[in-house]
Amino acid sequence: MHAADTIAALATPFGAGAVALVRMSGPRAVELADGVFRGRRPVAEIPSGRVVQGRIERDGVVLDEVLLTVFRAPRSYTGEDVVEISGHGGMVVAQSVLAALFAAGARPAAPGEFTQRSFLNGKMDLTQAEAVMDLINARGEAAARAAAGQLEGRLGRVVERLREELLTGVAHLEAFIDFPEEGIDPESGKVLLKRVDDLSSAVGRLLSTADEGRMLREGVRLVIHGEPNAGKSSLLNLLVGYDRAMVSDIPGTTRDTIEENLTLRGIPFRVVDTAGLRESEDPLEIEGMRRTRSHLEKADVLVRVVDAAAEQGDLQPAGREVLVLNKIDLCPGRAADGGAIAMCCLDGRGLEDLVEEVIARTDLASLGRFEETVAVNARHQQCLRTAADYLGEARHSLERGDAPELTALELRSALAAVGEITGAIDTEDVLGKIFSTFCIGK
Ligand SMILES: Nc1nc2c(ncn2[C@@H]2O[C@H](COP(=O)(O)OP(=O)(O)OP(=O)(O)O)[C@@H](O)[C@H]2O)c(=O)[nH]1
Ligand SMILES: [Mg+2]
Repeated sequence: MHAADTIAALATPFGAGAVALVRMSGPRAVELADGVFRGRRPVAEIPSGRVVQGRIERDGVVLDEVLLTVFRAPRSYTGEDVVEISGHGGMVVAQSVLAALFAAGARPAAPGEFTQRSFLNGKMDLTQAEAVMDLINARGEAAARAAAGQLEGRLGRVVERLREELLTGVAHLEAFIDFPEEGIDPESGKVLLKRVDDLSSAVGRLLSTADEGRMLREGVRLVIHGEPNAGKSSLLNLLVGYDRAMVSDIPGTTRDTIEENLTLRGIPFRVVDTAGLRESEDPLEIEGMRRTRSHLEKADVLVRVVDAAAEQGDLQPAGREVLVLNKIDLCPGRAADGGAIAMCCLDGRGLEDLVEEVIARTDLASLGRFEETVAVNARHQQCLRTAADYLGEARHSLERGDAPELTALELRSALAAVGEITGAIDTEDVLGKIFSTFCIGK
C-alpha cells in the first residue's frame, strides 16, 4: 500500500442536489467511518459492497440519514479500503458529514488523489487515469465513448505492445554487446533496421491520432468568416440556439471573435464567429481582423458566409471551406450554386444541410466507430515525438555501424519515452502535473 493517510472528499459537485456522495479512502477508512456511523452493526462488520442504512452523528447530534458502502482493499477504486457515504444533497449537510470525518482523523483529498492512488496501487495505468478526467469533461457522446475506451485500457494496450517490441529490439542488440569482438553481422543488421522502421511507423500511427484526440477533447474548431454583414453572427446564433452574438444591419458589428462550445451529432465543436474582413482605419477593427486571421489559420473546418443578395454569379467554395449562400429568402429565384449551401439564418432553412456538410468535413477518421478510437492527448504526443526522435537516432546509429551499445542506448531512451505514456516508467513531475488537473473527489 502506497499512502498511509486516509483521505476524504465530496465526490459529487458542490451545490444542492438529491444526493451527495462523500468518499473516504485509506487504511483507516473503516475505523474512522465507525467513529461517526450508527447503523444496525459496526462498519467493520459490514460485508464489502453491501449498502447499509444508518445515521451520521457527531457529538451525539444526528447530521444526516445516509446509505453507506464499504469496499475493502484491494477490490476498490483506489485499491485501499474505501467507504462511500451517500446522504442528502444539501450543501450544509454534506459538508458537515465531511467535517465529521476530518474531525475523526481523515484529511482532505487533493485533486485527483483517489485516482492517483488507484494508479499507484496498480489498479490502472496513466492513460486510464487520464481517461477518468476525459470522461468527466467529455462534451458529446463521441468524446465520451472514446474516453470510455481509453478508461477500459485500449490505448494502454497499444502502448504496452509498443514497449514490448522495443524491449525485444533492445534485447536483440544487447545480445551483440556480450560478444563485442564479433560486432553486428550484416544479416542481423538488416533485421534490426527493419525492426526499428516498424517501430517508427507504429509510433507515427499513434502520433497521427493526436489531432483526433484534440478535437474530441477540446472540440473541432469551426470558424465562420466572410464579408461584413453577410450574416456570420446570425449563423452562430442559429447554431447555438440563442442570441449569443449581436446582430445588426451595420457592417462591422462584430469586432472581437466570439467562441462558443456546442455539440453536433455527438461531436464537440468550438465555433468561432469572426469580424468581417474589409479595409479599415479603425484600430479596434484592425485588431479584430488580426484575430480573425489567426483563427482562420487554426481552423479545422472553415465556413464562409456569403450574402446572396449582395454577391451575384457562380460562387465556388475555395479550398476545403464550406460555402453558405445566406439570405436566400431575399433571392427566392436563386438556386444554390454548385457546392454552396442555400440558407436563411432568420428561419433556419438549410441548417440541416450545413450540419451534414460540416460533419463530413471534420477529419475525425473514426467517425461513428469511437468504440475503437485510440486518440492520444498532448502529453502522449510529446512522449511519442521523443520516442520517434530516438528511433531516428537508432536508425542512423545502425546505418553507421556504431557499436551495438550505442544503438541500444538510443532504443532504451525511446523505451523510456514510451513508458512514460502509461506510467510504466514514471517521473514524479509527470504524475504531479497529471493529477493536479483533476477535480477533488476523483
Ligand atoms: N433577410 C435575411 N437577413 C439576414 C439573414 N441572416 C442575417 N440577416 C441580417 O443581416 C444583417 C447582418 O447580420 P449579422 O449576423 O450581424 O452579420 P455579420 O456577418 O455577423 O456582420 P459583421 O459582424 O458586421 O461582420 C442583420 O440585419 C441580420 O438580421 C437571412 O438569412 N436573411
Ligand atoms: Mg457579426
